[in-house]
Amino acid sequence: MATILLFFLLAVSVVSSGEAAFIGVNLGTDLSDMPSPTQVVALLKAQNIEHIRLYDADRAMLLALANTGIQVTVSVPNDQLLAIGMSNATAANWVSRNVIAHVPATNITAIAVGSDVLTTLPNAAPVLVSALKFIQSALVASNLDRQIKVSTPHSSSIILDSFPPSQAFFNRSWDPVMVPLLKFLQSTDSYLMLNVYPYYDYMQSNGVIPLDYALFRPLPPTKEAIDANTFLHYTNVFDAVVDAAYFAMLDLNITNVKVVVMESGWPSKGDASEPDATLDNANTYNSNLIRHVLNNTGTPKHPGVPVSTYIYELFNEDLRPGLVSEKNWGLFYPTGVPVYTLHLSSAGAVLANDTTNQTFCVAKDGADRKLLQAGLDWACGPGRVDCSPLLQGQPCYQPDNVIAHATYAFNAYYQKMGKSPGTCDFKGVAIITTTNPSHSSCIFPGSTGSNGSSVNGTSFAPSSNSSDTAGGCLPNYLYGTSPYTSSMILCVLLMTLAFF
Ligand SMILES: *[C@@H]1O[C@H](CO)[C@@H](O)[C@H](O)[C@H]1NC(C)=O
Ligand SMILES: *[C@@H]1O[C@H](CO)[C@@H](O)[C@H](O)[C@H]1NC(C)=O
Ligand SMILES: *[C@@H]1O[C@H](CO)[C@@H](O)[C@H](O)[C@H]1NC(C)=O
Ligand SMILES: *[C@@H]1O[C@H](CO)[C@@H](O)[C@H](O)[C@H]1NC(C)=O
Ligand SMILES: *[C@@H]1O[C@H](CO)[C@@H](O)[C@H](O)[C@H]1NC(C)=O
Ligand SMILES: *[C@@H]1O[C@H](CO)[C@@H](O)[C@H](O)[C@H]1NC(C)=O
Ligand SMILES: *[C@@H]1O[C@H](CO)[C@@H](O)[C@H](O)[C@H]1NC(C)=O
Ligand SMILES: *[C@@H]1O[C@H](CO)[C@@H](O)[C@H](O)[C@H]1NC(C)=O
Ligand SMILES: *[C@@H]1O[C@H](CO)[C@@H](O)[C@H](O)[C@H]1NC(C)=O
Ligand SMILES: CC(=O)N[C@H]1CO[C@H](CO)[C@@H](O)[C@@H]1O
Repeated sequence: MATILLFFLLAVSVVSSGEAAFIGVNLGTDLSDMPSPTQVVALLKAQNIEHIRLYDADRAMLLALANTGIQVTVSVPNDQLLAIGMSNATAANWVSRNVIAHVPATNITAIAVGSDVLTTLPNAAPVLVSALKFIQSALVASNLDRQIKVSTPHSSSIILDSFPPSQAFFNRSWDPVMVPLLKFLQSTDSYLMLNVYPYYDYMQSNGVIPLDYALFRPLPPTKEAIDANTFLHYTNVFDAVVDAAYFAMLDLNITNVKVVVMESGWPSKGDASEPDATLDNANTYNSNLIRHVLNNTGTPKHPGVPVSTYIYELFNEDLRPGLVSEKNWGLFYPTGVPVYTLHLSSAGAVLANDTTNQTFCVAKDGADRKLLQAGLDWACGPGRVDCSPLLQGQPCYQPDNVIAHATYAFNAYYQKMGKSPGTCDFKGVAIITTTNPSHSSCIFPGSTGSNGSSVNGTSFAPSSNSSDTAGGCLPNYLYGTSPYTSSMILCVLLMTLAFF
C-alpha cells in the first residue's frame, strides 16, 4: 500500500510540462573530409533536424547555424573544464565568447559542461559543479539563464545495479559530486544529461540481454523484463536505463529533475568481435528509438514524460581511433548521403524519409548454400535477370560469395517482377528487407538515389544477351564445391522448375 502511494506520488512529481519530446543529433567532427558548416546546416535543414549538439562551440559552425531556427547545445570540451571550474572569470569569458556573442541569432538552448567527466576525467570531478555554477552565473548576469540550461553529460555506467531499475543508485563514490550537481539542476530547472547505449549494455551482458530487447523489437511476454519491486514491465533496454536514472536520483531524494538523453545510437559496422554492429541493427535501433521518443511514450516509471534524445551521431567519423565500430555510428557519410535509410513512415517528421515502399529481396542469413546457388542459377537463367554486374570486374562481383551474389540476383528478380507477392521466396532462402543492400558502386535495382546516384529502374532490365543464353548457367556464378558439370545439370533441371 505504502509502495503504491509512493509510486503515485513519484509519478506526478516529474512535472510533465506538456512539451513534446524532440530528436536531436550529435555532431562529431573527427572526419578526414569534414563538410563545411554551411553544408552541415544544409543537411540538417534537408532532414528536418531541429536540434544539434556540438562537442565544442566552434565559431564558424555557430555562425552557420544563425537564423536557422535550429536549437543548439554547445559544449565545454573536457580540456577546458579545469580552467573554467577554477575561475569564475575564465568561465564568464568562455560564455561571453562562445555564447553571448552568438545569441539570439543562433538559438543556443543548452551548455553541456564537459563530457563523461566522472568516468573519463575524474581529476576534474572536484571542480565540475563549480564550473556549472560559474557558467550559470555568467548567464544570469546576461539574463540568459531562462533560455539556456546548464548541465553535464554522464555515462550511464555511473548508475549501479541498474536492473531492476528500482534498485539503481549512483556509484556512491561520486556522491560528493552528484548530490550538489542534482541540487543545482533542480534549482536551475535544468535536466540530467545521460548517455544511453543499449549497444554496449548488450555487448557486455554476455548473452543475458536479448538482442531484440536492446533493439526495441517485440519480445514474447515471457521474455519481457519485469521489475519485481514495482511490477513495471520493460520492453527495451533504453527505457530501463532511463528509469534507472530516475530511481538513482530518487535514491538521493531528487524527484523533479528530468532526463535528456544526450547520446544514443548503434554502429552500422564493426570488426569480427562486433558481429551485431550491422546496417540492419543500426537502422532498426535508430528507427525504433526515433519512433519511441517522438511518440512521447515516456518510460514505464514516468509514462508520457518526454525523453528527448540526441542520436549519436550525424556523420561516420573515420578518424576516430579504436574498433571499427567507433568509426561507424553515423547516420550519414560526409557527402550527406545516408548510410542507411531509416524506417520511418511519419512524413514530415525529423529524418522521416518515408521508405516503406522501398523494399528489397535478399538471401537469408544462414540459408543453405546449395539452395542459394540453385536460386542464383535460376534467377540468372530462366528468371531472365541481368546478372552481368556479378561478373568478374563488374561492380557487384565483390564480395565474391554465394550469399552476396544470390542477394543481388534475388533482388533483381523481385524488382523486375514489380515486387509482386511470392517473387521473393526462392524456396524459402530469400526474405524482404527495407535496408538497401547496395554497396560502394554496386547499386541494387530498386534503389532510389542511394549514394547520390539516382538509379533508373530500366537500366537493370535484363539484356537480351543474358536472357537468350541463360547466363546463370555460366561458371561465373559458381561457388563452393559443386563442380561445373553438376551446376550445368542443376541449371538445366531448374529451367524446367517453377522456383517460387
Ligand atoms: C529558440 O528555441 C526556443 C525553444 O527552446 C524557442 O522557444 C525560441 O522561439 C527559439 N528562438 C529563436 C530565435 O528561434
Ligand atoms: C561570478 O561572476 C559573475 C559575473 O559573471 C558574478 O555575477 C558572480 O557573482 C560571480 N560569482 C562568484 C562566485 O564569484
Ligand atoms: C565507483 O567509482 C569509483 C571511482 O571512480 C570506481 O573506482 C569504482 O570502480 C566504481 N564502482 C563500480 C562498482 O563501478
Ligand atoms: C532522503 O530523505 C529521507 C527522508 O526525508 C532522509 O532520511 C534521507 O537521509 C535523505 N537522503 C539523502 C541522501 O538526502
Ligand atoms: C505510443 O504511445 C501510446 C500511448 O500514448 C502507446 O499506447 C503506443 O503503444 C505507443 N506507440 C509506440 C510505437 O511506441
Ligand atoms: C507507397 O505505398 C502506398 C501504399 O502502400 C501508396 O499509397 C503510395 O502511392 C506509395 N508511394 C510510392 C511513391 O510508390
Ligand atoms: C557511399 O559512398 C561512400 C563514399 O562516400 C562509400 O564509402 C560507401 O560505401 C557508399 N555506400 C553505398 C551504400 O553505396
Ligand atoms: C531514366 O530513364 C529515362 C528514360 O529511359 C530518362 O529519360 C531519364 O533521364 C533517366 N534518368 C536517370 C536519372 O538516369
Ligand atoms: C550481347 O553480346 C554481344 C556479343 O557477345 C555484344 O556485342 C553485345 O554488346 C551484347 N549486348 C548487350 C546488350 O549486352
Ligand atoms: C528521397 C527522399 O524522399 N528524400 C527526401 C528526404 O526528406 C527531405 C526532407 O524532408 C526531402 O527534402 C528529400 O527530398
